[in-house]
Amino acid sequence: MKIDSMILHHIRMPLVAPFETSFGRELDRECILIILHAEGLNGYGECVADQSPGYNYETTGTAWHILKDFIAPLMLGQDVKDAADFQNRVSGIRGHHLAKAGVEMALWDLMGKRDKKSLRDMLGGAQDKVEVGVSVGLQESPEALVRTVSDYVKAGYARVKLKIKPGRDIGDATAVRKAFPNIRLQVDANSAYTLETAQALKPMDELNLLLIEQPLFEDDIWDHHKLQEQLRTPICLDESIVSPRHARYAIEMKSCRIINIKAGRVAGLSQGVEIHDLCRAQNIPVWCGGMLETGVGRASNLALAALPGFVLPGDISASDRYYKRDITHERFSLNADSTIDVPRGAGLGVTIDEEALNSYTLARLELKPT
Ligand code: OSB
Ligand code: MG
Repeated sequence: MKIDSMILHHIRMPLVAPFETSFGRELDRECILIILHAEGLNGYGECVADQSPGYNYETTGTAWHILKDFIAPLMLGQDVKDAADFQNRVSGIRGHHLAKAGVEMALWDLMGKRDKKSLRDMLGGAQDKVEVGVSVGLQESPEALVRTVSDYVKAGYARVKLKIKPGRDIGDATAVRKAFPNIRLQVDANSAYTLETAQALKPMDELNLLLIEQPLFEDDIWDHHKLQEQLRTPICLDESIVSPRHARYAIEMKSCRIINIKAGRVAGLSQGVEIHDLCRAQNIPVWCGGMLETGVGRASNLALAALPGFVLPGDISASDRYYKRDITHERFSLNADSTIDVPRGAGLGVTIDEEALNSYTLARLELKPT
């Protein structure tokens, strides 16, 4: 499709509740909304880089720079045929996966609108709804955590993920497990441990957890192998899996038994599908991670999670768990069976609430062919 222009919106949205992880506490969430114009259509994509480099080295600032100065010039006025063509064009840009993935998402939205096909169908998904869970940030105390989890369980979430860090791990997880003996429970350390300090996680084996997510360094694969040998609970990698190649390394090295797929982290939906295919062929369960997305990124996550290898519940919660007012008119709600419906409209299947978008916009930039 011939790309006529790219518009960037740097946005900041207040979260309904602060979200605290081992890398920090957030009251607002930032991202960049990317709009591609082609053939009279608007394609929307969400770049999930945040204001600070706590989860990933990219930030809204670095992504803005890479989008404006390196990715846009490779697309503006040019016929970008599909995701593979896009990946080929940006292959000379090292890293910056979150920036690339936001543009690839917008391209899929454009192609779906042109072909009147949903993203789910284009990616090869079949399910009408996907199983989801909720990711619960660090709370003041184990008691406060149990209360927060209780609210989510009452709202219908059948799978809960707890954020942990050294000193706030076994105690928190044990309290929740005691209060909810049957819930599907998992924990996420966001790389807060070393191989030595992770010895403290051994009692997690007694809590019947689905998985322990990314305990060690964000770029580690080998020490996770050593730790997995010492744990019965499956290790799931998030941060460390930045490409299909890294997924293969982790599987070959037996560094994890489960993989969290985030299209952003792996440079695009096409790369997420590749990891899904690889894992499916090797019987490695995958699930869809989340980055506190707006309705745009949430629609994309739901479409990806509809692929058959996504056999564990995703970190894709209802819109009201994140934002009072979203930038999409569509809001996603939780069904009684802890699922969320996959959008079926063309492309992402969402429409933008321009008034909300403008109210959240910190900076806007329109890029045209020179
Ligand atoms: O590690 O999965 C993570 C949010 C921001 C950055 C990293 C992570 C998360 C979450 C929230 O856990 C998942 C969500 O509900 O979007
Ligand atoms: Mg994670």
